Amino acid sequence: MSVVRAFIAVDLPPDLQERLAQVTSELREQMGDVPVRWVPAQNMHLTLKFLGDVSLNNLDVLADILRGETADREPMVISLGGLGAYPKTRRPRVIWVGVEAPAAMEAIQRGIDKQTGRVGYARDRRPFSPHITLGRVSRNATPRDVRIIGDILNIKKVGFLGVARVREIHLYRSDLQSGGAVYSRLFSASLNADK
Ligand code: 2AM
Repeated sequence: MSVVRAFIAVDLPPDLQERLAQVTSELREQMGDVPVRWVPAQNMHLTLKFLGDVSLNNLDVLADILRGETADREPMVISLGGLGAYPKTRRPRVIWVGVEAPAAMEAIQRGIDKQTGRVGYARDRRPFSPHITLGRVSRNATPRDVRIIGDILNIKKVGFLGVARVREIHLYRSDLQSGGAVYSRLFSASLNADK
């Protein structure tokens, strides 16, 4: 049975990706040679649901779920700004820029989580916390690396970066290649502009 690694996400417009890439390049310069896998601008997106391994036979079911969760909802606007880390700045694993999303986005995320849960994909254990991942700190980071990263995250100010109009939600496949992850769209569902 063929499987692909897949996730559901919202795209960002190129101008916002560029601004995020600018923040990343400042962080890289300020943090120096710390082991962080920085996300290239073209891979930056807002993840709604990570599915993991998906059987190709299940793609139709997932497309139906996406269609169902978007059909009755209108396009919306999300807003990007602020900098932080999960689980916390002093123990950074994921370095992120924050996302402010309307309640409707959370409702879509919850709906997708519930419906994909019904067909066997693991439910999200944590509440939805919308963010754009800029980088992932390697498990090999030393206490000194971690201190440097935490210090910079605590001092650096990232204000409002811009807004993105969300008209579609995409099912992506992720292929891990030697140069990093390559994402390709498998299916897109449009929010309902006539609502
Ligand atoms: P994140 O960057 O928003 O944290 C594609 O790989 C997306 O799926 C990533 O952007 C990441 O979301 C999410 N992801 C990857 N691996 C994951 C995992 N093991 N658990 C949860 N989410 C994961």
